[in-house]
Amino acid sequence: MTTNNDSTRVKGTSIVKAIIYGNTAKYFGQKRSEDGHTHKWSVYVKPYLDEDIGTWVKKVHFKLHDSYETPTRVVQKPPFEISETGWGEFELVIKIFFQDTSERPVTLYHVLKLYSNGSDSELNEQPVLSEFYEEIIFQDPSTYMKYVLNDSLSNNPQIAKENLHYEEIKKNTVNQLVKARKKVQDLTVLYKERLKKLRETIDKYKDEICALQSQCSSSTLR
Ligand code: SLL
Repeated sequence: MTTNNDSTRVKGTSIVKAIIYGNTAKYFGQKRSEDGHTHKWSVYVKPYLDEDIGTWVKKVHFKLHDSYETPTRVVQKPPFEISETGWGEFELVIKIFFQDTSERPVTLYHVLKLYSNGSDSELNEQPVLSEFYEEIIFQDPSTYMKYVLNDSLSNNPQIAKENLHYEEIKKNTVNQLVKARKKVQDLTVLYKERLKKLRETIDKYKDEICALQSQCSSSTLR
């Protein structure tokens, strides 16, 4: 049986875990008179795939702005999320601790986003979403960590429903890259062609100059 004590490193093994982290925010519609707060927001770390992240993540620390009472919030089990209210944007520090405590925690930085881009943003009634995709790579994990990393997944892991839109983003990004590469290739061909023509023109003028200076040898000008 695999136990917490099995800290032997599995050499040559690398396991990648995809996560999504970020925040949602919703404007109250007005400033709250008692504390000046304007938004309700949530910040979170969740798995990209449909898996039990608690199998391999032990806890998550969310460090808020110092204007909050007890700025360090510790979440011990999924969902690794905290909800708050406030009036301003700031950078959060998110620290992910793993079930194998010998595995170094991973720190992420996220700028809490309350306002959507564009003018009159404060009046914008649309909820704000600011999320990022990240991959955590476990290089040579311990036998225990390897076990829990694999244990969270079913045989046929699926992308979590709420993350399916990332496939669309991925598809669009790949399309854009393919288009950009094609454009660069086309422009390269075009400019090579232009360069060739310019060289030919230069050679033509050189030859004409040479012809005019009848005694000239081509080596003196080329
Ligand atoms: C800054 N962006 O850099 C600002 C900090 C802090 C926001 C924004 C606190 C709420 C509470 C709150 O919303 N802080 O008072 O509990 O200076």
